Amino acid sequence: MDATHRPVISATGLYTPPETVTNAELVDSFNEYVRRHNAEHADAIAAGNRPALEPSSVEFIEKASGIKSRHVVDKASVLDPGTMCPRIPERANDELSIMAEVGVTAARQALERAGRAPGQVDAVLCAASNMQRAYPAMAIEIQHALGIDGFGFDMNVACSSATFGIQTAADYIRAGNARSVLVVSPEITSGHLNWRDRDSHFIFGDVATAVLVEDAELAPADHWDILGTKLKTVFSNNIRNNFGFLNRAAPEGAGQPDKLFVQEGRKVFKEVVPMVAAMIVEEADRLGIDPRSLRRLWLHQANAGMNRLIAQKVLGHEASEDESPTVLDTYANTSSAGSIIAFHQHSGDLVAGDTGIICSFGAGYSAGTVFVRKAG
Ligand code: CO8
Repeated sequence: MDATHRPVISATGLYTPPETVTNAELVDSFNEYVRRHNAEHADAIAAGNRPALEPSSVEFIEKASGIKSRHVVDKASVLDPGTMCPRIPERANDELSIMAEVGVTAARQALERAGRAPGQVDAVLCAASNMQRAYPAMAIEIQHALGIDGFGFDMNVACSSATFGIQTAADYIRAGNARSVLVVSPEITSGHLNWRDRDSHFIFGDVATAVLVEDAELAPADHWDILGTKLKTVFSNNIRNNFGFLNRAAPEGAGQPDKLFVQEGRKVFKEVVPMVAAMIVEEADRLGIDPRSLRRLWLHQANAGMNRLIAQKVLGHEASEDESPTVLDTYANTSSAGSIIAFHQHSGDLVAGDTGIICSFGAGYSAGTVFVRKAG
């Protein structure tokens, strides 16, 4: 690494939609949908020509995932048993899109916290699981709204979009191609969650995060040194979403469940936990860090059980909430934003010299680690 271009995290920002949906509200809506569906198809179900849908349960959701509630951009529509999908009216081309809008709010907070004027930023990466449209890029829209002179582009690595974005930004800084880069992750996951699927209807929530990655020379004193970043992808069909621009070329598949989020959750759990734990330990070793000495793990927020196991393998003991903080209980899985929310909300108490790790994992499979140390 060129010693004159050392990437650091200067600040983060968070936008949380005001509306929340509790498990009880979600299950009431889902079970009403099931009741209506089974009543409508009662004859076929009685004749054995169609299986009855099974109800969901608050107890199952909390025990299997650790999720208690989630934020969404449109509560009324996702809970309406006749709709079960957010309703976000189209906007005119001269209005901010919703992804850009929530992203700009998070980005402004990161800029304010760093004391950075938009004119000093060189690039915007919009790193998220789903993009609202093909072009112009959401990143360019955010860049335009903030008044940033430079470049921007969208990137999608599902749940690992933000960590892949941080490494990309860090590489621009190491190479001297930029001094200040915003990595913005607007995750409107409610738009691609199948709210009628019992196995996954409780999993996701909406949010937006922003991370300002900068050259240490430009950064405020109160920053986080990036000690090292590592990315990994391994093909898996266990988390899929077949939505795409060629769907209209195959009209027979229109509206099918595979055009939304689908997963084999148990297989994901079993395969991803050892992969991620090994990746963290190997990368710590490469950086000369004892993983058991990590002050805090800001892990991807998909499942409380996964995080418990990963943290235990890394630290060598059952992690406390202080060592591995949870935000999925109130945010659910917010895809790439999860580990960044955890870092944003649970890093202010750490002191100079404390070392931690931001870690993502999810569809692809994809995983990313960012080792950071509090400067000062
Ligand atoms: N209510 C009651 N019972 C239920 C429900 C429900 N809602 N759902 C399932 N059950 C039942 C099942 O029928 C099953 O019953 P039986 O034993 O009789 O067959 C039983 O409960 C157990 O089911 P599972 O084995 O499926 O349950 P698990 O204990 O494995 O828990 C989880 C399911 C919570 C899904 C868990 O496996 C998990 O969290 N896995 C990891 C998931 C994960 O990390 N995924 C990452 C994907 S996210 C990502 O990459 C982002 C992509 C972008 C997304 C953005 C768009 C939305």
